[in-house]
Amino acid sequence: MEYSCFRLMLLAVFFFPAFVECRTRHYKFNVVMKNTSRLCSSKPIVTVNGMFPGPTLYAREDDTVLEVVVVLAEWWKSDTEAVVNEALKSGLAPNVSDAHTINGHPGAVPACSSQGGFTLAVQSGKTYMLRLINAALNEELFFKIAGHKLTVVEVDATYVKPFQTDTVLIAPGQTTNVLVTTNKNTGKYLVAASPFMDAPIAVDNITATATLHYSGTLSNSPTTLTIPPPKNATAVANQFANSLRSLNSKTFPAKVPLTVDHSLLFTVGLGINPCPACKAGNGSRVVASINNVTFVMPTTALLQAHFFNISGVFTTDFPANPPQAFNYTGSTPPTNLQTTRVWFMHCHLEVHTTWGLKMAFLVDNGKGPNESTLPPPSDLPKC
Ligand SMILES: *[C@@H]1O[C@H](CO)[C@@H](O)[C@H](O)[C@H]1NC(C)=O
Ligand SMILES: *[C@@H]1O[C@H](CO)[C@@H](O)[C@H](O)[C@H]1NC(C)=O
Ligand SMILES: *[C@@H]1O[C@H](CO)[C@@H](O)[C@H](O)[C@H]1NC(C)=O
Ligand SMILES: *[C@@H]1O[C@H](CO)[C@@H](O)[C@H](O)[C@H]1NC(C)=O
Ligand SMILES: *[C@@H]1O[C@H](CO)[C@@H](O)[C@H](O)[C@H]1NC(C)=O
Ligand SMILES: *[C@@H]1O[C@H](CO)[C@@H](O)[C@H](O)[C@H]1NC(C)=O
Ligand SMILES: *[C@@H]1O[C@H](CO)[C@@H](O)[C@H](O)[C@H]1NC(C)=O
Ligand SMILES: *[C@@H]1O[C@H](CO)[C@@H](O)[C@H](O)[C@H]1NC(C)=O
Ligand SMILES: *[C@@H]1O[C@H](CO)[C@@H](O)[C@H](O)[C@H]1NC(C)=O
Ligand SMILES: [Cu+2]
Repeated sequence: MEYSCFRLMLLAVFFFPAFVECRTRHYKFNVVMKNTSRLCSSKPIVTVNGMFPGPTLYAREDDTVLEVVVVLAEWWKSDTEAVVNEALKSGLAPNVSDAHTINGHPGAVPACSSQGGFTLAVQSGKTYMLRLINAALNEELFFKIAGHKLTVVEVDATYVKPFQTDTVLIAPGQTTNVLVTTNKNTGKYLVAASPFMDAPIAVDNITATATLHYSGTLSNSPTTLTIPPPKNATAVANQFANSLRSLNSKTFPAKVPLTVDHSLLFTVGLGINPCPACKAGNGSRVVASINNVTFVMPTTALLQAHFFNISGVFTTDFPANPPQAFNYTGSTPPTNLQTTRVWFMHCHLEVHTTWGLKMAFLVDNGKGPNESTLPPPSDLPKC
């Protein structure tokens, strides 16, 4: 991956005290490769100060700390580059991951029951905001906490009409903020992240677990368990998705564009291309396309090519419609792009982007400096 080009990085992290005085805290983070053990097996990975997950930042009195961050992800025992390279060579889908993780820890899994999981320490009678981030590459994940309701308040930087649920569904690259009220006196409660997949394709079906630990609870006391939804729980996924409504309050009105400037219709397709070298794929390679165009990874960054007017990197004649008309019953959602950038559209980051299922939206400069791309910084590192 791209990590290798920066070995050492210095970051300053700011906490904003609630009142009056503004204090800046400085931290030094060394980004280094280190052999790390998971699933009873070890491999070198990128770490911060030699730790994975990275060091804990302790807040002090007067610091305003907003949220507990819960990062869901996937873990491969093998070198992930080897997994992708093997797939590119074979023409087949890459191996699915070996486990999911909650803040870097899978918790006990069938193949390796000895390892511990992440512990979220809480006090009784409080309301916590959990910022869930799905940093997995391929899997949409269900997230549950035994014995606790989750109140969803925000999805992907947009406030939603708050609603209660047992189970959150979160896709790769998504963020979701939920409120949890610690309404038990004491105890340990299982936190579970498990995949949602209702098509008959390979999926990492291992549930990651963590523990919600009330203060004052003995560490050897039993954990209240929860059963994650089965991976084909389409009804649970739909129930969650159908509960999402914009907040649409006076302060945060739902301003939906009412006119459509450009009608775009994108169809996603999977296909097979000849690949004489692909032995495992019997001379074929799985490919994917959007409107029958497959994305070929450029060696020059798209935003760079746009900003410096470098030709030959991309063209702007992407078809606004698929080549073949089908009988679509739904209508196209309006597209309203406001910020100058290159936006990367994708679904499953690892499986399908190597097949060319991705797309970049280049948004031109709008009016004035607020709607224009800034030039790259003079010290932009060249990888
Ligand atoms: C990780 O361990 C392997 C085998 O023990 C060793 O060859 C390698 O140098 C280690 N890598 C790092 C970054 O420590
Ligand atoms: C992918 O999975 C297969 C079957 O389990 C295994 O033989 C192969 O070594 C795996 N590849 C990598 C790169 O881990
Ligand atoms: C997970 O998938 C593996 C391989 O497809 C299968 O053998 C196993 O039964 C599945 N486990 C569960 C809990 O679904
Ligand atoms: C989910 O999968 C199980 C086991 O394969 C099956 O028995 C069940 O009918 C499926 N449920 C749905 C809703 O498809
Ligand atoms: C390749 O062909 C062999 C023999 O016909 C078959 O067993 C195997 O499943 C095929 N593999 C794929 C990926 O189609
Ligand atoms: C951008 O490049 C194209 C082709 O190289 C050239 O025709 C055009 O004049 C350039 N535009 C600007 C604004 O430099
Ligand atoms: C899709 O693109 C391929 C390659 O350019 C072309 O051969 C094929 O005819 C196209 N399909 C349609 C439906 O236009
Ligand atoms: C599309 O399909 C619907 C439902 O099957 C049908 O009623 C309609 O006539 C079709 N439209 C066209 C243009 O074929
Ligand atoms: C740019 O944005 C800032 C902050 O939103 C605003 O105060 C300012 O008026 C904007 N300037 C222009 C030229 O639109
Ligand atoms: Cu996908």
